[in-house]
Amino acid sequence: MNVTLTRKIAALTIAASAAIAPVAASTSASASQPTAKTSTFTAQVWADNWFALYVNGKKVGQDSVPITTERSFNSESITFTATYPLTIGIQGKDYTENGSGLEYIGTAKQQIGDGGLIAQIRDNKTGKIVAATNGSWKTLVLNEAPLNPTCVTSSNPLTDCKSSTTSEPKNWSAASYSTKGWSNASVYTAAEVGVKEGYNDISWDSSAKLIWGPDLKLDNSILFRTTVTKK
Ligand SMILES: [Ca+2]
Ligand SMILES: [Ca+2]
Repeated sequence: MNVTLTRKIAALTIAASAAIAPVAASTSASASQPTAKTSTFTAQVWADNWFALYVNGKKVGQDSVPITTERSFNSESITFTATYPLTIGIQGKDYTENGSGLEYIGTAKQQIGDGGLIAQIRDNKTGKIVAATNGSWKTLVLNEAPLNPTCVTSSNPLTDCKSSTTSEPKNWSAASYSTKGWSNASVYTAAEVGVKEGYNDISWDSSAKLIWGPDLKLDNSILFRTTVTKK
């Protein structure tokens, strides 16, 4: 055998073993890990005024009454399937008539409206609550308006009220996204939020709290996140 052919055979042997190695590794990994089991859940949510619910990076439901509705107070029940661990994401929005952050503009009721959100999620197999909104949920405020609340009396709020808006982070509801830098949710009483229609249609577990950003009135668009491991 000449030298060139010997080198070629050696190179082919290395290439072949390199190609086989990863396949062997992935086969043994999938054999030792059984396929994760899908479970069915029911989420009950009440929001002043609107919400969308995400689980493991996918939207599984949203408030059926559009955010463009001035008085929108209703609860929703959403059933979905997912695999533990659950990364739960909720976007909450308070109604504002425009970028000023005000509502009932030009009427005697012109005001800065407030928000609020409560949710509980049951594992349908056990009937147990596996997630409920509380002060440990992580929060990112996307829209704050007005930044100068004295503009509430303005006859031209769109010009006089200042606001701050951040776009939502890419893949914020996916498990791979880190909420480092987000704040803890603020917890409010039913009286502080002024709970309305729909809230009393649900039997809330004592662990479920009304949450929002640090300011019930000025925070108008907020992302919430929590993670649930199987108990
Ligand atoms: Ca509101
Ligand atoms: Ca508001």
